Amino acid sequence: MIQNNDPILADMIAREAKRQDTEIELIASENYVSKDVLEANGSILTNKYAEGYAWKRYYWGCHIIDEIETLAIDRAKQLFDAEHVNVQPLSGSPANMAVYLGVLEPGDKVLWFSLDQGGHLTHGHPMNFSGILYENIPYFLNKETEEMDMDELERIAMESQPKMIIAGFSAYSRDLDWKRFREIADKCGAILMADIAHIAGLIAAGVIENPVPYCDVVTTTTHKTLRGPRGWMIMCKKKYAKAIDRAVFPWMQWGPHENLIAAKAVAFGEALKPEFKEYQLQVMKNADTIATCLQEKGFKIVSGGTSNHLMLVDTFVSYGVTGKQAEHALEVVGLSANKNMVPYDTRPPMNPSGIRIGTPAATTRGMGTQEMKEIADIFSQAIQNHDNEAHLETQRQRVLELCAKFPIYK
Ligand code: DSN
Repeated sequence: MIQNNDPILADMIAREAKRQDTEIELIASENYVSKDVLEANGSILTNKYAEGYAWKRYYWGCHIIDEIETLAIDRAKQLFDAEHVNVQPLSGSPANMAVYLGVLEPGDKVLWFSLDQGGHLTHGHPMNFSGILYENIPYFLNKETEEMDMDELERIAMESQPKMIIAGFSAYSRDLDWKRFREIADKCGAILMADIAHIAGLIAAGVIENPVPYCDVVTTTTHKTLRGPRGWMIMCKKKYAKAIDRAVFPWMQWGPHENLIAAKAVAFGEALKPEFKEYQLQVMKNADTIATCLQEKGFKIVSGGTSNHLMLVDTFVSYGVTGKQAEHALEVVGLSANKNMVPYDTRPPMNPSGIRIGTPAATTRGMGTQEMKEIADIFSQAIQNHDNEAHLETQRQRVLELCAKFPIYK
């Protein structure tokens, strides 16, 4: 239809589809949804206004929408063992903002994992509401191990007495000690919030520990390892349900996007199946394979490896190639990855020392450990020959051959 009625846009979508199909996606936060998720996302549900919550809407004609939203909530509760779920948040910053507005007062103290160490901007950075409206106190990694320093976190928490502690990241490759986070929060009387955007799929599949029982509130994207449509959800203990729901609607958002919520329900249904666990185990195995291969090729991996779906590679300390140079070389060969600061980076954020790599998307294509070894070799060749055009072109051909063997939508 678009092809006939809007060939200009159709051409753009076709070119993007080709780009996705002919590059290997290593951006740790990206993935490919199933055709069922795509179908629900593009469905007629987008036509309906449904302000409010299931069975308590503002508009008429929402009874089927109510069933759909309830299905998404029930599946999410089952996946994460959550007491209360809100599936309406559209994206991360508003979802996290709804939590802050719901459970804090402006000016309250929040303990967050510093952005330059792997934390996320929406937890306390001055560029975002979280850093503008609240007093933020960062915590850091242990400089030697490059892992979370829980004793230091406890010291900072006891000294600063925050109203809330946030556990969450966008560039950290190790497990978090949820029990210890809970103990520290209890000791200083803080609310404990986790942002599990990156690891939600691993948690849903049961391959890493579930923080939901330990936390007061948990937010997550639905589109990263969870492999659903672009969107968020909030889970919380029953005692916070009213405050969180009110903060999402009517404070933050009005008409929920019910096509997205239906697509979330589809993705949660997929995540409840046994094959989802197989997928997540392979995601982790693939990440570990790349990390091990890169270490063998002389690359420094932050914290010495990975326990999840991502890793940080210090290209600058390894081969004197900055994150920006590395990102560009990888783009030329068709490996899509992002430059990233490494812990205690001495380089600036726009040209840092490292590259972040993740395996969720490549694993969805069906790539396994053999392909990861090949990808690690292409990565290594690209970085070490980042200014050699002919060499990069040879690596580009290797990527194209791999992509042809693993089409995204068969
Ligand atoms: N853009 C996401 C990521 O790449 O981790 C976080 O916002």
